[in-house]
Amino acid sequence: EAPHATHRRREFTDNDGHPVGYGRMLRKEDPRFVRGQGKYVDDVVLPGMLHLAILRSPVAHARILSIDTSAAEAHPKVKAVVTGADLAKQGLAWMPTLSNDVQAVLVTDKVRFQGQEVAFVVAEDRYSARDALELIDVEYDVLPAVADVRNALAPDAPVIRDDLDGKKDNHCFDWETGDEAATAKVFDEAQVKVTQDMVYPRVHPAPMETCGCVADFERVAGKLTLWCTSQAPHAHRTLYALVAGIPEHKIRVISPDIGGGFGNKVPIYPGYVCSVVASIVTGKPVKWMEDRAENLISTGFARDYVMRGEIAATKDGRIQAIRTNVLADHGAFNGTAAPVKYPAGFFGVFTGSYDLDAAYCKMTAVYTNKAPGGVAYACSFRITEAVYLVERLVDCLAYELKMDPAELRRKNFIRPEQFPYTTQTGWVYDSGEYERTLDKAMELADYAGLRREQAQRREHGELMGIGMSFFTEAVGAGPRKDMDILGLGMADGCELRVHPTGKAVVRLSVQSQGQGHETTFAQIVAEELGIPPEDIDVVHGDTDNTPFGLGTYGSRSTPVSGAAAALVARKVRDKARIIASGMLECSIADLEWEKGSFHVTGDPTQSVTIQDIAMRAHGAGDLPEGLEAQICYNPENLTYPFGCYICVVDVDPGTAVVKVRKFVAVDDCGTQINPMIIEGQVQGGCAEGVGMALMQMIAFDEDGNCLSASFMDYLIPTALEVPHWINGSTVTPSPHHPIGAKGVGESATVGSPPAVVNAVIDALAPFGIRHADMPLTPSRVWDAMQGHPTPS
Ligand code: MCN
Ligand code: CUN
Repeated sequence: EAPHATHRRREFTDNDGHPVGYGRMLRKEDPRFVRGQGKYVDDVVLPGMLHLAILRSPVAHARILSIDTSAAEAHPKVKAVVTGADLAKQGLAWMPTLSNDVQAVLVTDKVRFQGQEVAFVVAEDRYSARDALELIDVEYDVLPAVADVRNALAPDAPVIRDDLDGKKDNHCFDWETGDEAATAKVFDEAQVKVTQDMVYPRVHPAPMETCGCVADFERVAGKLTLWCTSQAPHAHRTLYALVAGIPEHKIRVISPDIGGGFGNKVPIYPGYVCSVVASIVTGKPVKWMEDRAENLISTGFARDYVMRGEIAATKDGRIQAIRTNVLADHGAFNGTAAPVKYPAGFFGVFTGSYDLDAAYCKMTAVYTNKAPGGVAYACSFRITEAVYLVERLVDCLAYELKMDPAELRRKNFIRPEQFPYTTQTGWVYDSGEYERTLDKAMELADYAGLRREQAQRREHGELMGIGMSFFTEAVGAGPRKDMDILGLGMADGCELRVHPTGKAVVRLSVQSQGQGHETTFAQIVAEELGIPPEDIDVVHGDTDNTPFGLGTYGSRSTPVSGAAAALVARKVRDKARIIASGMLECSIADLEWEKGSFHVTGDPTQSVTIQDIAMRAHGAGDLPEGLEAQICYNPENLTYPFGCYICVVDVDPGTAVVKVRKFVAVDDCGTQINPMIIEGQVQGGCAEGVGMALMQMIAFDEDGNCLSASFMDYLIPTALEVPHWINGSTVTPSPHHPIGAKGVGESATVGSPPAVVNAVIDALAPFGIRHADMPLTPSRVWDAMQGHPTPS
């Protein structure tokens, strides 16, 4: 026995008795959440804190003729009233968006969407601030609004962005990908061609916690501390430094517990900037929290793509090409959150999981009088739209060919030996075994049995539908050579420190909003070092205490920061090996690692645990440093998770109500860190998918009034609308990720909507219907059954 081997390595097991680190470990953060002990932004209360409320435009498009703030200023509890004109004097009336556009912090010239920020009030309490908003008198000269994206480029359409130099129309950008000529050739010669128009309506992430912040500018220190609902605290800090001119080291962004983000908390909203200004002006901490209506009408929307899809195939069902034309509604300001080189996000993966000869997409993006934002709601940067397009098109083709949709997919999959596979639009899929996943889903669902049951039910006039989708996602942005947000390369830092007693702290640049990072990142380090996950503290969401990195969205935490955590742990292990060789008086080459300890090759009794090594690393003597390391991980490629979803619905022939009866989700996200968390992510995303497919839409009337400003109108699925989920998985590791893991956080919102829609359309087959647009509410399904196309 080595002299230092004072305590033997414990065997740590998860709840099912599997060895750590990976496995179904209960979430470390949940004891505080289930006890109501989470600390959210709205829980932050500082001495002397004031409250900010925002006056929003009641109309979608209007010139501001005058603003009278005198009555509000006279309110006894009001400390400040600020308008766009006030901000303009400081050069702060406009801010950059994440897509190199500009957005008004407060309106100076004209209002461009309903709910836009017009002025703000700072008062002693939230009620007074809101009351004082009523005292501000604004004279609007209302202009005609562009509420339907299809009218945005009409010659007589009012020009929304006349703030931009020489802007004479509502055109935002054009984008294309793939080979137009090669695709046209395949289409010209194809035996079968199917064209389908479809709309992916505007939806909203609607997290339980709305957006908000507490800004505290300490005048003497010149330091700004911002508690903020941010999915990307480091990126936000840099942007504040660039916009507000406050030195970056004098800004501390803290994202405490976050009550759901789903992409809603990626952009910087005017409310945050107003709060910072308010704190600077008043010299006091200032809190701003949106209410639900403000959140739904003014913050980051998702989707809003009007798509025409075309698919070319042989008569026996070999898919040859896909072509698509997209009209993208970007709202009044282009606030899309995506790497800057990708104005349409990663929509380029619309070729799906299929081996095609050619593909082409042409997109036109336009401005409308609607809220800005774009790319949110668990979207994997527009892969939601891409997967919906291709998975609906494949079903339309199956309908025309009278083929089983599952077999049509199987026939066209990229085969395992083709990986790494470069798609016709240039994406390099890292790994995949699609057929295995398809088989597993069909087996779990008893697909053959379902088809038999359906045939029987149809004989009795019952409308049962079976829908499948098979998706491939691209998640884990960078690499930084191709991907940046406003010049910030998409890589992630990570720091790991092992304390003398063998406990550890790992510091991340990503930020959990409910995904369980405090658990899974501890598990990653545990797996590499053999320290139990409960002994590893995960620190995130505080720019003063964590390394720089680009934050959590696009399911990038596992692909990028997860890799960083594994590699930083390996770096620590390499240091531990050097120390162990001294302790065991042998050469480094003679040491073998077994999770949690080193032993001399051939003699397991000569061993030291990582805890022994930690104590030694901090002990007396001439060791150069403690047991810690830091790295920055720049991914080599994205990771490409995939999955097969099967949905079974029953449509009531009398009421057209759709009931989701069964839902099978088989996901492949490579190596699984915590299968329980993965299932939770998938189940949550599937519920969101049911919501989008059947219930949700941010709708507008022709004047641009938002018709979905409350949960009475924007429907969130409850336990009543969703089935008992059946989860399965396959494991195809990513070859370039240090632990083979791929992201999964957005897989189900991406994959589930087409499965649900395909199921509903399949149920309506007796009516000869090939497509109807989401959300498939009873009235839309009823219209479809009467042969009326859906209004969208
Ligand atoms: N995981 C795992 N094994 C894998 C992959 C992931 O155990 N092979 C675990 C991860 O360790 C992490 C979780 O699953 O705990 C999600 O990981 P990942 O796929 O890397 O996604 P992110 O952590 O980057 O989360 C972002 C993603 C996005 S972009 C949206 S939008 C979304 C989502 O996560 N928002 C969410 N899931 C959400 N879940 C909750 N509860 N709340 C949100 O706001
Ligand atoms: Cu697109 S929603 Mo998630 O990337 O934060």
